[in-house]
Amino acid sequence: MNPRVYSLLISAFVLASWSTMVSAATIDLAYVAAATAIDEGPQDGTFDAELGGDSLGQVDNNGFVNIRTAFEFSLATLPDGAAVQSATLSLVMNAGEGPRQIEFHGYEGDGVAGLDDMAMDGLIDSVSLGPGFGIALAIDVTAYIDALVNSGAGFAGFNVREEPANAASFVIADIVMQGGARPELSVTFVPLPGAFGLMLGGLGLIGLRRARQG
Ligand SMILES: [Ca+2]
Ligand SMILES: [Ca+2]
Repeated sequence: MNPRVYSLLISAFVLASWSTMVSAATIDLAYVAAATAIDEGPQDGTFDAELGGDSLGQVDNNGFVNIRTAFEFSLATLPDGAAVQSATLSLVMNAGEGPRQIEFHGYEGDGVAGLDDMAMDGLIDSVSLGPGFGIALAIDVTAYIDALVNSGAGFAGFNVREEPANAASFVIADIVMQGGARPELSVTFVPLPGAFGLMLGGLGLIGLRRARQG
Protein backbone atom coordinates (compact mmCIF):
# COMPACT_ATOMS: atom_id res chain seq x y z
CA MET A 1 0.00 0.00 0.00
CA ASN A 2 1.16 3.52 -0.72
CA PRO A 3 2.76 4.72 2.57
CA ARG A 4 0.90 8.00 2.30
CA VAL A 5 -2.47 6.28 1.99
CA TYR A 6 -1.44 3.95 4.80
CA SER A 7 -0.60 6.91 7.06
CA LEU A 8 -3.88 8.58 6.21
CA LEU A 9 -5.81 5.43 7.05
CA ILE A 10 -3.99 5.07 10.36
CA SER A 11 -4.67 8.74 11.14
CA ALA A 12 -8.34 8.39 10.32
CA PHE A 13 -8.59 5.28 12.46
CA VAL A 14 -6.83 6.84 15.44
CA LEU A 15 -8.84 10.05 15.25
CA ALA A 16 -12.09 8.09 14.91
CA SER A 17 -11.14 5.91 17.90
CA TRP A 18 -10.29 8.97 19.90
CA SER A 19 -13.56 10.74 19.19
CA THR A 20 -15.45 7.56 20.11
CA MET A 21 -13.58 7.19 23.37
CA VAL A 22 -13.94 10.80 24.40
CA SER A 23 -17.70 10.91 23.89
CA ALA A 24 -19.38 11.29 27.27
CA ALA A 25 -21.41 8.61 29.00
CA THR A 26 -23.85 8.93 31.88
CA ILE A 27 -24.54 6.41 34.63
CA ASP A 28 -27.33 6.60 37.21
CA LEU A 29 -26.42 5.02 40.52
CA ALA A 30 -28.67 3.84 43.35
CA TYR A 31 -27.26 3.96 46.88
CA VAL A 32 -25.65 0.78 48.19
CA ALA A 33 -25.92 1.66 51.89
CA ALA A 34 -28.03 4.06 53.94
CA ALA A 35 -28.66 4.83 57.60
CA THR A 36 -30.40 7.36 59.81
CA ALA A 37 -29.08 8.09 63.28
CA ILE A 38 -29.73 10.29 66.29
CA ASP A 39 -27.44 12.34 68.45
CA GLU A 40 -29.47 12.17 71.68
CA GLY A 41 -30.18 15.40 73.52
CA PRO A 42 -28.40 17.34 74.62
CA GLN A 43 -26.59 16.77 71.34
CA ASP A 44 -22.80 16.59 71.62
CA GLY A 45 -21.78 15.87 68.03
CA THR A 46 -21.40 12.12 68.58
CA PHE A 47 -24.25 10.09 67.11
CA ASP A 48 -25.59 7.54 69.54
CA ALA A 49 -28.03 5.18 67.84
CA GLU A 50 -29.34 4.23 64.42
CA LEU A 51 -33.04 4.67 63.70
CA GLY A 52 -34.44 1.88 61.57
CA GLY A 53 -37.73 1.09 59.89
CA ASP A 54 -39.90 4.03 58.92
CA SER A 55 -37.39 6.42 60.48
CA LEU A 56 -34.92 5.80 57.64
CA GLY A 57 -34.52 9.10 55.82
CA GLN A 58 -35.36 11.44 58.69
CA VAL A 59 -33.52 14.76 58.99
CA ASP A 60 -34.13 16.96 62.01
CA ASN A 61 -32.25 19.26 64.33
CA ASN A 62 -34.38 20.95 66.99
CA GLY A 63 -31.40 22.21 68.97
CA PHE A 64 -31.70 19.34 71.49
CA VAL A 65 -31.68 16.13 69.45
CA ASN A 66 -30.06 15.90 66.03
CA ILE A 67 -31.13 13.34 63.41
CA ARG A 68 -29.20 12.90 60.19
CA THR A 69 -29.33 10.52 57.23
CA ALA A 70 -26.31 9.23 55.31
CA PHE A 71 -26.07 7.15 52.15
CA GLU A 72 -23.26 5.89 49.96
CA PHE A 73 -22.86 5.10 46.26
CA SER A 74 -20.37 2.69 44.73
CA LEU A 75 -18.09 4.30 42.13
CA ALA A 76 -16.92 0.89 40.87
CA THR A 77 -18.73 1.19 37.54
CA LEU A 78 -16.81 4.35 36.66
CA PRO A 79 -13.79 3.31 34.55
CA ASP A 80 -10.33 4.10 35.89
CA GLY A 81 -9.18 7.54 34.84
CA ALA A 82 -12.65 8.71 33.89
CA ALA A 83 -12.95 12.49 33.67
CA VAL A 84 -16.10 13.63 35.44
CA GLN A 85 -17.96 16.25 33.43
CA SER A 86 -20.92 16.61 35.76
CA ALA A 87 -22.47 14.85 38.74
CA THR A 88 -25.89 15.42 40.26
CA LEU A 89 -27.41 14.06 43.44
CA SER A 90 -31.19 13.82 42.97
CA LEU A 91 -33.54 13.21 45.86
CA VAL A 92 -37.04 13.97 47.06
CA MET A 93 -37.75 15.44 50.49
CA ASN A 94 -40.77 16.14 52.65
CA ALA A 95 -40.81 19.09 55.03
CA GLY A 96 -44.21 19.58 56.63
CA GLU A 97 -42.91 22.62 58.50
CA GLY A 98 -40.59 25.12 57.08
CA PRO A 99 -38.65 26.48 55.66
CA ARG A 100 -35.88 24.18 56.85
CA GLN A 101 -32.26 24.84 56.02
CA ILE A 102 -30.82 21.53 54.83
CA GLU A 103 -27.10 20.89 54.31
CA PHE A 104 -25.51 18.25 52.09
CA HIS A 105 -22.07 17.04 53.11
CA GLY A 106 -19.79 14.68 51.20
CA TYR A 107 -17.26 12.17 52.50
CA GLU A 108 -15.35 9.20 51.15
CA GLY A 109 -17.47 6.15 51.88
CA ASP A 110 -16.69 2.49 52.50
CA GLY A 111 -19.93 0.86 51.33
CA VAL A 112 -21.35 0.67 54.85
CA ALA A 113 -23.52 3.37 56.43
CA GLY A 114 -23.13 3.82 60.17
CA LEU A 115 -22.92 6.23 63.08
CA ASP A 116 -19.52 7.65 62.15
CA ASP A 117 -20.78 8.70 58.73
CA MET A 118 -23.30 11.12 60.26
CA ALA A 119 -20.60 13.41 61.63
CA MET A 120 -18.37 13.55 58.55
CA ASP A 121 -18.05 17.19 57.49
CA GLY A 122 -17.57 18.32 53.90
CA LEU A 123 -20.16 20.92 52.99
CA ILE A 124 -21.29 20.71 49.37
CA ASP A 125 -24.51 22.71 49.38
CA SER A 126 -27.16 24.23 51.61
CA VAL A 127 -30.76 24.60 50.49
CA SER A 128 -33.86 26.20 51.95
CA LEU A 129 -36.59 23.57 51.98
CA GLY A 130 -40.37 23.81 52.15
CA PRO A 131 -42.75 23.79 53.72
CA GLY A 132 -44.06 21.13 51.38
CA PHE A 133 -44.10 17.50 50.41
CA GLY A 134 -42.46 15.66 47.53
CA ILE A 135 -39.91 18.41 46.94
CA ALA A 136 -37.46 17.31 44.23
CA LEU A 137 -33.88 18.48 44.71
CA ALA A 138 -30.94 18.28 42.32
CA ILE A 139 -27.63 19.03 44.03
CA ASP A 140 -24.59 19.77 41.88
CA VAL A 141 -21.85 17.51 43.27
CA THR A 142 -19.49 17.68 40.29
CA ALA A 143 -16.40 18.97 42.06
CA TYR A 144 -16.82 16.53 44.93
CA ILE A 145 -17.27 13.45 42.72
CA ASP A 146 -14.44 14.54 40.42
CA ALA A 147 -12.09 14.78 43.40
CA LEU A 148 -13.17 11.35 44.70
CA VAL A 149 -12.69 9.69 41.30
CA ASN A 150 -9.29 11.35 40.89
CA SER A 151 -8.20 10.00 44.27
CA GLY A 152 -9.36 6.48 43.38
CA ALA A 153 -12.11 6.37 46.02
CA GLY A 154 -14.44 3.38 45.84
CA PHE A 155 -17.51 5.00 47.37
CA ALA A 156 -19.09 8.45 47.51
CA GLY A 157 -20.84 9.19 50.81
CA PHE A 158 -23.31 11.95 51.62
CA ASN A 159 -24.90 12.98 54.86
CA VAL A 160 -27.92 15.23 55.06
CA ARG A 161 -28.53 17.43 58.07
CA GLU A 162 -30.58 20.39 59.28
CA GLU A 163 -28.36 23.36 59.98
CA PRO A 164 -28.88 25.66 61.75
CA ALA A 165 -31.21 24.08 64.29
CA ASN A 166 -34.89 24.89 64.57
CA ALA A 167 -36.45 25.83 67.89
CA ALA A 168 -39.26 23.31 67.44
CA SER A 169 -39.95 20.48 65.03
CA PHE A 170 -43.40 18.96 65.34
CA VAL A 171 -43.14 17.43 61.89
CA ILE A 172 -39.80 15.85 61.14
CA ALA A 173 -38.46 16.35 57.62
CA ASP A 174 -37.43 13.29 55.69
CA ILE A 175 -35.89 12.02 52.48
CA VAL A 176 -37.88 9.55 50.36
CA MET A 177 -35.61 6.51 50.57
CA GLN A 178 -37.60 3.84 48.73
CA GLY A 179 -39.05 3.37 45.25
CA GLY A 180 -38.38 5.37 42.14
CA ALA A 181 -37.87 8.64 44.03
CA ARG A 182 -35.07 7.37 46.21
CA PRO A 183 -31.71 9.19 46.09
CA GLU A 184 -29.82 8.78 42.85
CA LEU A 185 -26.34 9.85 41.82
CA SER A 186 -26.03 10.64 38.12
CA VAL A 187 -22.49 10.99 36.74
CA THR A 188 -21.59 12.12 33.24
CA PHE A 189 -18.00 11.29 32.37
CA VAL A 190 -15.53 10.80 29.55
CA PRO A 191 -14.12 7.25 29.79
CA LEU A 192 -10.55 8.01 28.71
CA PRO A 193 -9.63 11.61 29.26
CA GLY A 194 -6.66 13.85 29.27
CA ALA A 195 -3.32 12.19 28.75
CA PHE A 196 -4.43 9.06 26.91
CA GLY A 197 -6.92 10.82 24.66
CA LEU A 198 -4.41 13.55 23.89
CA MET A 199 -1.79 10.92 23.15
CA LEU A 200 -4.10 9.16 20.69
CA GLY A 201 -5.06 12.47 19.13
CA GLY A 202 -1.41 13.41 18.90
CA LEU A 203 -0.61 10.13 17.13
CA GLY A 204 -3.39 10.83 14.68
CA LEU A 205 -2.07 14.31 13.96
CA ILE A 206 1.48 13.02 13.57
CA GLY A 207 0.16 10.45 11.14
CA LEU A 208 -1.67 13.15 9.17
CA ARG A 209 1.46 15.27 9.04
CA ARG A 210 3.50 12.30 7.80
CA ALA A 211 0.86 11.59 5.21
CA ARG A 212 1.00 15.17 3.98
CA GLN A 213 4.79 15.12 3.90
CA GLY A 214 4.95 11.63 2.35
CA1 LIG B 1 -24.45 12.15 71.53
CA1 LIG C 1 -19.46 4.54 55.71
